[in-house]
Amino acid sequence: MLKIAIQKSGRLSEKSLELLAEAGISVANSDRKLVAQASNFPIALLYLRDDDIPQCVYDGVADVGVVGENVLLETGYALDVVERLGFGKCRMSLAIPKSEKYDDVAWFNGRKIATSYPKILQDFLDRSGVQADIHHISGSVEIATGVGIADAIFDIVSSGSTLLSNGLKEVDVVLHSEAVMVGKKIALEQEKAATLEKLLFRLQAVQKGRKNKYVMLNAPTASVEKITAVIPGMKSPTVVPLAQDGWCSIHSVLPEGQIWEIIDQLHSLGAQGILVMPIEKMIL
Ligand code: PRT
Ligand code: ZN
Repeated sequence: MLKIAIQKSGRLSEKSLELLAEAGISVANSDRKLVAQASNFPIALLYLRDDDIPQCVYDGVADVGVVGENVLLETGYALDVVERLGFGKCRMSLAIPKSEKYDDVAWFNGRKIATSYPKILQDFLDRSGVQADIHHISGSVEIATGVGIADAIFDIVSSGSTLLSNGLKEVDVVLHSEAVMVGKKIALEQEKAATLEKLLFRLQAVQKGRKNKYVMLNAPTASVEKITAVIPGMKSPTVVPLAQDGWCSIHSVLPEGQIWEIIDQLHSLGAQGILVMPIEKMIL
């Protein structure tokens, strides 16, 4: 039985469970006790605080864990990132009061910076040749400059609205983070390694599905060549003749991030009845 540590409650918990559910894994545990077993896959979930997950995996209490890269780096455990999970995206940035003039990172020399991530910050300061005083606080970092306990902060930023509402501006992005599955690959016994491989195969299929859309459209047969040239497709697009003479239907898979750009081109090439549909799983 492969033991997977996930966050008990917080920003990553629902998304972790959602991903497992989309991978066809049912875990019935509405009250999230410490451990829950899947009914149709040889895994057990351990619900923990995110800060405890790297150590639990390192110590072998869990075989793998789902955690933000920021937490992994801060705790400093030597674990492998076995899969990037595409959710919980954020960045870790330095921010200073809006009114301050800022040219470069040398601004931080001799300043006091409040953070809950002293290790990541110290590594960055060392790399940048900056000497600053790190003030470690465990929460409400964003108010530290307002109440006068620091000159600057180093914290997680997502939309940026927390910084804005505290009169701060983001001046340096130190790290981009997302949820990752971590583990010690070589330490896994054969049966668990096989389960992990099967799980990763499913997670990758779900993630590829999320990143792509299935597109169907009708096009004049005369334009097929030009149209197929703008749609990449998995191998090449499927082209099927329609009952109406001179028309055909084209089906393909397009990357989510380029959908609108490609649709504009298809439209101008005479495509009609364009349908864009979600893909649940995608196995290449
Ligand atoms: O209880 P436990 O210790 O398990 O949870 P936690 O409170 O320590 O962590 P939690 O649930 O808040 O976050 C878990 C993980 O989510 C983090 O470690 C990040 O990897 C990721 N994540 C993604 C974020 C955010 N986005 C985020 N926006 N974590 C925190 N924030 C905070 C940020 O600190 C800021 O204060 O949200 C606030 C709002 O951000 P803006 O920029 O959108 O205003
Ligand atoms: Zn935490």
